[in-house]
Amino acid sequence: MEVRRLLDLVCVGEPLVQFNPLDEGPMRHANLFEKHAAGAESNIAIGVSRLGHRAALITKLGFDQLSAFVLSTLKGEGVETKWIKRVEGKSCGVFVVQRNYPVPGKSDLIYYRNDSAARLLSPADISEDAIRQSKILQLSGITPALSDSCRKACFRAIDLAEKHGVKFSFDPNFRRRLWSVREAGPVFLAMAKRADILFSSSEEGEMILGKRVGSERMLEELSKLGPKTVVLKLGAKKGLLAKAPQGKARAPSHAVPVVDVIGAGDAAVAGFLSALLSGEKLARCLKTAAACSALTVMRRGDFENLPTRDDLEKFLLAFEKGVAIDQR
Ligand code: KDG
Repeated sequence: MEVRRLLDLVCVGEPLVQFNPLDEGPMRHANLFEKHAAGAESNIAIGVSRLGHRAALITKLGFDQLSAFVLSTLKGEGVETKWIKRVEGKSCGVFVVQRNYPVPGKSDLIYYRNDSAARLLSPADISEDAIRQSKILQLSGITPALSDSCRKACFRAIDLAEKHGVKFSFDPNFRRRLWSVREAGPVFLAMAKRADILFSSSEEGEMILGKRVGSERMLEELSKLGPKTVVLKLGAKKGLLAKAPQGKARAPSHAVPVVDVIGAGDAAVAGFLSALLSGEKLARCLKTAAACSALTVMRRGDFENLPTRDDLEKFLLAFEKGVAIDQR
């Protein structure tokens, strides 16, 4: 019997508030900050929703002002929030961005999230109903780093996805400030083995495989672990490379003026998954992913530049016709 899926994507993870300074350089010298709703899974849910699909986020928030801000942003972007639980006395986690310093082109994330409501997420918070209704479950490797109960919640979500025939999509999103390579590697491997769709950078691929290999070989070895679709995010120079049952594809990154690279990976995941949900071929999924990433890095904030379908078409057309200026 065909299962009726009311949702396209369900994400589990911690939304955060990002404070992004107007100035670049050491954070202690920044005086003016912009406030943005952020967090990897929240970014992905919003990105998929903007592209016309039904997305939900499972998480925990407090009753503080920042939690209210995140919640209203998610609602305003059309993300289903009914599975978000509120916790008295806890708040929304925060991070501050230190852009382009000390390494140009790299942003540093400074976290204030130890006491967040989302850190209390546990298996009991993973609604079976939400997962059963969805086509894809999206997890990042950030959530299992947050607490023991968060890690268990992730594996509960994977168990439920498997039980209900929901595809599991995994992006390790390694965050050095949360845990070490040695701690994260085995968890990433356990999650990658159960994934249907795996996103990975070269570094994360090495952590999963436990060895350094070239990108073509990495693609092969990661897919041998289990995921039918593997997408390698190889950065601004090399772009995206993917393998799926239908074959392989590659997409270059777009040459755009870069303001802040944070959120580029989530944008790629959102773009790829929404094209996949629309039944597009692998090459078009990668193209959409690359376009979403390019748009995101052009401003501060992780999700604000994520495109609607209309914006996406305009962007792709401009690059295809060579109208857009090459910024490299
Ligand atoms: O991918 C962007 C995210 O990393 C950012 O929004 C913060 O979710 C975040 C995290 O935990 O690092």
